[in-house]
Amino acid sequence: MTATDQSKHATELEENFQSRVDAEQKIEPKDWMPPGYRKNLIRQISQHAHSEVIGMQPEGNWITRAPSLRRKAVLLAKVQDEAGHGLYLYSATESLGISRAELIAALQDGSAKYASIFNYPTQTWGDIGAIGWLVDGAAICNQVSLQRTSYGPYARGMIRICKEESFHQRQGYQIMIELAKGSPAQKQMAQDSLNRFYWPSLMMFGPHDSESAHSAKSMKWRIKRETNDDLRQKFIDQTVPQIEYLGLEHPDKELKWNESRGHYDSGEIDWEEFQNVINGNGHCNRQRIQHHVKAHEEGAWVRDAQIAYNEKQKARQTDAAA
Ligand code: BYC
Repeated sequence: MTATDQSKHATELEENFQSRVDAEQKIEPKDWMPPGYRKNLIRQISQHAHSEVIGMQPEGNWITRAPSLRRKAVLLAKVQDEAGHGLYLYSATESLGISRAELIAALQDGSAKYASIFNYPTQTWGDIGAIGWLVDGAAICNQVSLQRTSYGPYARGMIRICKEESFHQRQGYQIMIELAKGSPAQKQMAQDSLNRFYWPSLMMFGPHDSESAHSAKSMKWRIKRETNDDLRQKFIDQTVPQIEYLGLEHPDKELKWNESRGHYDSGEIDWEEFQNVINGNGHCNRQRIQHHVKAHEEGAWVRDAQIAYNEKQKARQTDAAA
């Protein structure tokens, strides 16, 4: 093929790919895809997987201190669900031709990010309520739209994850209801957790659309189905009546209903704080990664055992065939 023919062929492949995406056909692992699509998906899905796994740490911190046996069992189940979400998402990423070891290395050396929210400490039991309600609530807003993402394995993973997230959100809100309707000290604990987790939850949706490096490409390829700002607005609007029901004060003093937009206008996020946290300088960034490295090293024997078992199986099959 001449250079001209090659470039014509590449354009045809890209056009064909884009028309499949536009026609809402799912892209599957063995299908042709533009290198930029593959790279962007590996980035987003792996960072999503890392978020699920690192997100186990702030909640895991309260399993031994949950206030009742029932709460302990529920929290334990939730944290285990997050591990499962990480596994589906790592598997979806591996279907794009990258190994789990490479993904873990990128998390541990800081070249891959994970959701900023998990770099905030969980100081009280109220924080476990606020995480389930606000953090899982924000995650649902985002992930419901990702159920329609163009990459098949990611979309299918999202459908299952969303079902589990809605249970997570409800368990968090139920903790908040009990605290908010409890003693003055309990109500104060709920308010304090809401105050500390509200703004970081809004940051989960990423920078403003005008500042978002990947949004334009991701929207064109239908990796993302709604923009950062649109999803954030949805979350802001749905949270207002939930805060009212709890009888708590809204942390955003500039929040105001805008009749002509049909949405709430809100105060500005502290973007400097956001940049600090995503660039490794939040309260808990170092602690989270150190803990991950330690747990990963302690689990090396499990991975070694799995490799040894696979080799034995292969040798048995070869012997049987001989
Ligand atoms: N935190 O161009 P942009 C859960 C980065 S876990 C950290 O807008 P994009 C749960 C972004 O990665 C659910 N980094 O990016 C688990 C990019 O950096 P790189 C987590 C952020 O990808 C346990 C740069 O900023 N959900 O529910 O188009 C317990 C520019 O941003 C953040 C997901 O992961 C952030 N908040 O849009 C409880 C959803 N925001 O990669 C609960 C899947 C932005 O160039 N991900 N960055 O170095 C997405 O939907 C999108 O990736 C985002 C960002 C909306 C987050």
